[in-house]
Amino acid sequence: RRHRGLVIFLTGLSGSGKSTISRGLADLLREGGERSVTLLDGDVVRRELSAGLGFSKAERDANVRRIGWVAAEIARHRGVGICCPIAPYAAARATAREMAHAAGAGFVLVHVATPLEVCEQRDRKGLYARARAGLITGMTGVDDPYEEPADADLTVDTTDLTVEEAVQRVMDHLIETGWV
Ligand code: GGZ
Repeated sequence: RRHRGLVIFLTGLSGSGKSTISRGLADLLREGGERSVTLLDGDVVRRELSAGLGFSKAERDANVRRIGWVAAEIARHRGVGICCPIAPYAAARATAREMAHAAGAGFVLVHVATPLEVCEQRDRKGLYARARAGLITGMTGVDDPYEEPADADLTVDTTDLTVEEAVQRVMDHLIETGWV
């Protein structure tokens, strides 16, 4: 396992902490230095890889499929691909897992299960407030679905965790399962 590529896929609501954990995890894995680590940052993906895509089911599925494919290619060449889309649909997440396995790589699904109320309290971008006010529609968790993963390899709720603690939970899992 230590010598195989790996996709680490974090899924969860907007504001759940996926991006923050992903950045911390990428830093920590780079310190180890065994594999090259590529972070598919959500904002960058939406600007570059998925430019022009919106938030309909078809567009979210296309976005998640692109991310999953790129992450699998990274892992095919023995790198670590970290991605953190909301990925609200189970089937699209399953496809990402299949693509990683088809590339001979591992796949770890981390459900960042911070409850909606907590994400909504944080509301860094004011999106939840705008969705509640009816100014935007199709906001995940408000008026758009999030299918809870039944196949998560690890679940992390950041309500009462620091960023460091949340990152360490993921690291501990990777160590326990022999990936790191
Ligand atoms: C959910 C939305 C929406 C809607 C814009 N629903 O907290 P953020 O701002 O930075 O992260 C969210 C991001 C979600 O993009 P993803 O590519 O991760 O979504 S998916 O996997 O479903 O394709 C949020 C912002 O985009 N955003 N509109 N309607 N989040």
